[in-house]
Amino acid sequence: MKIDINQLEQVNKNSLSGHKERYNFLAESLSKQGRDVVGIVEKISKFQVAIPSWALGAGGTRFGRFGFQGEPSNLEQKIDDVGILHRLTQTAGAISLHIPWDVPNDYGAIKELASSHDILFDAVNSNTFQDQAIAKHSYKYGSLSNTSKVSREQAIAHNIDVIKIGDKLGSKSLTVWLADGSNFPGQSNFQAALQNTENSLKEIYKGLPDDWKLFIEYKPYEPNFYSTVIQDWGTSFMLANACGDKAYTLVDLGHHLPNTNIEQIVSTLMLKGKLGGFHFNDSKYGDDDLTVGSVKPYALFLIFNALVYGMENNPQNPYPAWMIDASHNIKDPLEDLIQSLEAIQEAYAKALLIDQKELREAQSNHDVVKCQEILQDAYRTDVRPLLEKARLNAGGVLNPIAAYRALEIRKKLIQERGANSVASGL
Ligand code: RM4
Ligand code: MN
Ligand code: MN
Repeated sequence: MKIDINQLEQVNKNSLSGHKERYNFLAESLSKQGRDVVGIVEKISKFQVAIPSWALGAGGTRFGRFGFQGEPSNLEQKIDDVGILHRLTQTAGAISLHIPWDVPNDYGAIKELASSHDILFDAVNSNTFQDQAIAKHSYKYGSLSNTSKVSREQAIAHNIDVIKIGDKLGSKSLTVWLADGSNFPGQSNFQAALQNTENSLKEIYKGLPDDWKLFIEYKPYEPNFYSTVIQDWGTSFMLANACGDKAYTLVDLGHHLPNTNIEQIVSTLMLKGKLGGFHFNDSKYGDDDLTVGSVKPYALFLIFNALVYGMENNPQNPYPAWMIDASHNIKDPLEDLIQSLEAIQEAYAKALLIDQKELREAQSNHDVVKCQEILQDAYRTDVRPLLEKARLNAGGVLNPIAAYRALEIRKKLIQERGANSVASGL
């Protein structure tokens, strides 16, 4: 399904005068404060976030799954969905594939389809947390950390295969997230599990093309509830260093114990040039699934402050690979992703408003109150007109959710795909 450009223009037309008023008012007051509004809008326009192929259908919990009508049932349809998101928001210019959930059949056709939507292939993700139908050996007791050599070898070989698949599509990075760990005290020898993981990752690293990066993701718990082999950023950082220059840590917002200071983790990693990838989501308790910015938008803003600082001051750190990593149980996944994209841009825009020089000065003068004022002043600014302008400049729509509804996109997808289509993935 492709969106008709005339329809989009019509939708924008109706809200254009309101937007102009809001934007001019904000741009004028920000300019008076010395902000480079045009530069900020340009940065917002350029910020692209990959959509994971597993986030386009309805997710489930261990208690059940409620399907969503018109779900994409193959890779082509998933790419079409990302195309819709990108068309409206101009922010979702990449897709991140999970293998083997989304192995292309015809590489040429898939690449063509993606480029017709202006979409790139970002990091490819391996999956050694589920046993595949054809698998000879089980990951029940771990993959890269398994005490069984054959299981480890199978997991290493799978990761190398994923690199090959990604290579054919133009991806430049592999994300490894392991479910490996243990459920009960005494079940696992921590040292052996870590050592096996390090050795296995080094084998995968050997198969990495020169211009590729390896992202090592961490998570404190789930699916294992007693221990996880790569439980925190420190473990990931250590493993990345053990592998080499092309290996990096990946931060997933939902993979922290409550109240962890994620902005400080981001700062440390960027200072050391090791923040490679970033997964966005939000959580209230211990999940990693909720819409970005839906629960803790201020925390997201503080994290973006650290990211913006790092992007401006740490040339030793590569530009991070951004991705949304959430799962939608009850919302229309596309609407949910639009909300996430908006929240990401909003936090980014607010962070860009911070006068870093002024903040450094207040910090050196130990003016604690001023420091807080600077942050909160930026946070309290309603930056939505800047996002509208950024989308408009890039050829998107002023209000993506409103446009999605006005164009009745879900209804059309249901007509096209049926009510009972099911997406592969979580
Ligand atoms: C994990 C992790 C990975 C993602 C899987 C589906 O919790 O966040 O990034 O690939 O979920
Ligand atoms: Mn993740
Ligand atoms: Mn996760």
